[in-house]
Amino acid sequence: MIITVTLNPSLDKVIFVDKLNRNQNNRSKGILYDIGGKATHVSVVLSSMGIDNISTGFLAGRNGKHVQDLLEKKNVKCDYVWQEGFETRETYIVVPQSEEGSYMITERGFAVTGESVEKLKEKLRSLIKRNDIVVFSGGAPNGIDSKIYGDIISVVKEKEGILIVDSSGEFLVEGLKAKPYLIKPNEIEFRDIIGFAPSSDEELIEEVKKLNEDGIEIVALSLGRRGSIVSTKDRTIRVYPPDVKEVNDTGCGDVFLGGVVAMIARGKDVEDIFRFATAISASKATMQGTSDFSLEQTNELMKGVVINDV
Ligand code: TA6
Repeated sequence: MIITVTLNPSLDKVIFVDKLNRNQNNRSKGILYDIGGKATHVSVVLSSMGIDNISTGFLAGRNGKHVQDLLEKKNVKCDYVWQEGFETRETYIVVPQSEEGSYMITERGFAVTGESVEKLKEKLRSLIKRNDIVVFSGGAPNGIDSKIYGDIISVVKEKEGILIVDSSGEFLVEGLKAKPYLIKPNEIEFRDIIGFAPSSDEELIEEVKKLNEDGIEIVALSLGRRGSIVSTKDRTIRVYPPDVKEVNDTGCGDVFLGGVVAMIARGKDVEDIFRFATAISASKATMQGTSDFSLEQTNELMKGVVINDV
């Protein structure tokens, strides 16, 4: 079983405009709601491939119900801790159709109580069996500082689960203390943990390899549109994505992680894992939603992924 933990899920509101002009009424050309919060996207990928998983974390209110409905429509099994009297946050993603990229504005989300944290830890204790993969991905809500984050993660170790962490700042630093099996920082998050900005791919590769020496089995450094650098103790590869026409880049990193987890669950080697993950992430970029992708298109896009040993 794979358990994905989204501590701060979001109801994503994607707003399409022609252009985004300051001091003007930018009339939307279309709006859609989608799943947000990061580890939720991992569950969407796993469920689309028939890989057994449970999506958990904290939800609240009408937005929380909407997120759960969207997840269940994508065949994701949900087992959340609900906090009465609060409201799951919204994220606003503005996509100007006249240019690449998007603008994302995330609400902070409700303050999770100590009681809810204890309920989640109990839930994880009952769900996790030895060697289950447990994915923590996304930001932490109010009410959860790095110490509490570390406490929650420690349950995975207690139950001898396989920990995957995709977070940032102090939470990623805390996650590293638990020696996760895999981390997937982007360049900004990576600079936070090494404390400086490497000036070349060569320097990035050198720093990534140090994390393998520190006991992280797989380090997948996401370089966005430039692809990724992936390192294990036996091999380091530079992965280049296929060219696609970008519609909405939001959620690409999360679907990428979903592809990684799916291929790990299927016992694939590092090259197959990241060829698939890169392709499914590229497929997501061609879609309007933040958790949409096509497995058929992914199989085609895999042919365009370039992987070099470094
Ligand atoms: O990475 C995309 C995304 O998951 C969006 O769907 C939106 O929900 C946002 O990121 C949430 O990010 P945060 O770091 O606040 O959890």
